[in-house]
Amino acid sequence: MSQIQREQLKVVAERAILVAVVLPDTYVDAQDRFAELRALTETAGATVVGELVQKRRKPTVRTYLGKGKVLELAGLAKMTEATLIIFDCDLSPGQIRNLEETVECKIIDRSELILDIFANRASTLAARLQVEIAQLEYTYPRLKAMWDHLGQVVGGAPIGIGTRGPGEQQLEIDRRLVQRRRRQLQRELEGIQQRKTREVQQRRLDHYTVGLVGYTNAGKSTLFNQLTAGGAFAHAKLFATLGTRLERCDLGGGNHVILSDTVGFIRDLPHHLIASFRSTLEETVYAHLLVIVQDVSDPNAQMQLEVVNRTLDEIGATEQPRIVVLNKMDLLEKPSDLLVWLNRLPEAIPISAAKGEGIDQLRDWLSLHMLGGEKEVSITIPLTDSRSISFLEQRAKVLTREYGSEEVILQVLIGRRHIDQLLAQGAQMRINGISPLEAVKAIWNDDPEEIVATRIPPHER
Ligand SMILES: Nc1nc2c(ncn2[C@@H]2O[C@H](COP(=O)(O)OP(=O)(O)OP(=O)(O)O)[C@@H](O)[C@H]2O)c(=O)[nH]1
Ligand SMILES: [Mg+2]
Repeated sequence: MSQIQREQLKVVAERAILVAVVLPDTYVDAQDRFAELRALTETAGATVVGELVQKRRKPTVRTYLGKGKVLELAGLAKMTEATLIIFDCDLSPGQIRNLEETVECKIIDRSELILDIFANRASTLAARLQVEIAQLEYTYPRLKAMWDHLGQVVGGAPIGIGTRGPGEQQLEIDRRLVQRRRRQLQRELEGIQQRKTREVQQRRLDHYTVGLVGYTNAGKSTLFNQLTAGGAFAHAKLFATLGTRLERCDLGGGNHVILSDTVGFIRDLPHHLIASFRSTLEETVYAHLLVIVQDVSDPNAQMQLEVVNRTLDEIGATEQPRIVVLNKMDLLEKPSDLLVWLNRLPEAIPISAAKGEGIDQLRDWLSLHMLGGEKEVSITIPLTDSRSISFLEQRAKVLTREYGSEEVILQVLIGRRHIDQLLAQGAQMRINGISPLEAVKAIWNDDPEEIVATRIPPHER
């Protein structure tokens, strides 16, 4: 293969053939094996000109596909004038080399395709750094040579997909350059990340935060726009959102939550990408509540929900409750399909983010969660703490007031969250005659917010 071809490994405007191997434990919908890979390919800007599937018990070491199938692929590539072959799995550097020799066409794998999409979409500095680190980490073991143009990369432009270079001789120099570049990016990113962690934790104390999460294209940004003043980019393409957006979501009665919309998850997300997207996912990890948006009209919905739950576990978002909203219910052909979901997840809320259905119910639900269960208690506050008294008058339902010369006793209907906020602003109060910490434990059977801070892993505090 010529060097010129090798250096133009961009997916955009390519004619692509998609290849999948169905193994016995393959869990993707068999009816349309290529639905997701096709969508990813088109999102990257290429045109699909052919598809090839092989059923095997296990992949071959040399070329992943069997020998005969590799020849069939070479024939198909010639016939369709394909310029790119995309495998729906991860390939080893050796497999890529062997395949390219026989098929005489660029070969990339699923992770490289996803990285390429991320590289093209990254618009914030943090996202660009994160993608570039992930590319260096993923591409690094595949390097032969090609870092002589690293000068261009230093400007911050992400390196192109499949930039596994042509020669062998420069390998050692290249490795050192890559390492140096990676350390430099890592340092920049760490600076951003530390600021971010502080910001997120402060926000968590000041507000109740809700993270929208879900598989890519599930409708997170559409729902975000419904619940807030809007402004998030919602699009039929995969990975329309790569950063995190925050917006206030009013719930009525003077209450609000801070809602975040973030990057979508996908099966087999390159793990370097998860690691380096950590700062983007920070809002999610520390949110008080996670709302999983699931597209129930997708044939692979069940698998997607499993991927989302697993990814949340992987990034350490395990402390908060997760609720599921069953989105795109307007696209379900049979209403009974919804019942199947509700049987399995009785707490889930059916919605259509696009049509605005079920949104009020979701708002009520968020309110309930935010307030953490309203209880009737008596709160005793010194009259000098006027800030706390006016907070209670505005936010809680005050049933009776009993003024003394130095204190007031308010009988109120109040949620746990409001107690947290009062404590965070330094309220001097007793609840039911005892200390607020003991009262929260006794009444809500839970620890107050200050104690939550100790649940954050020590290395991130
Ligand atoms: N019919 C229908 N379409 C919807 C609904 N919600 C979202 N969509 C469409 O689904 C597509 C994806 O929506 P987004 O809101 O961009 O999805 P996302 O989860 O933010 O996607 P990423 O940012 O790419 O992860 C868009 O074309 C939306 O118009 C819905 O309730 N019904
Ligand atoms: Mg989005």
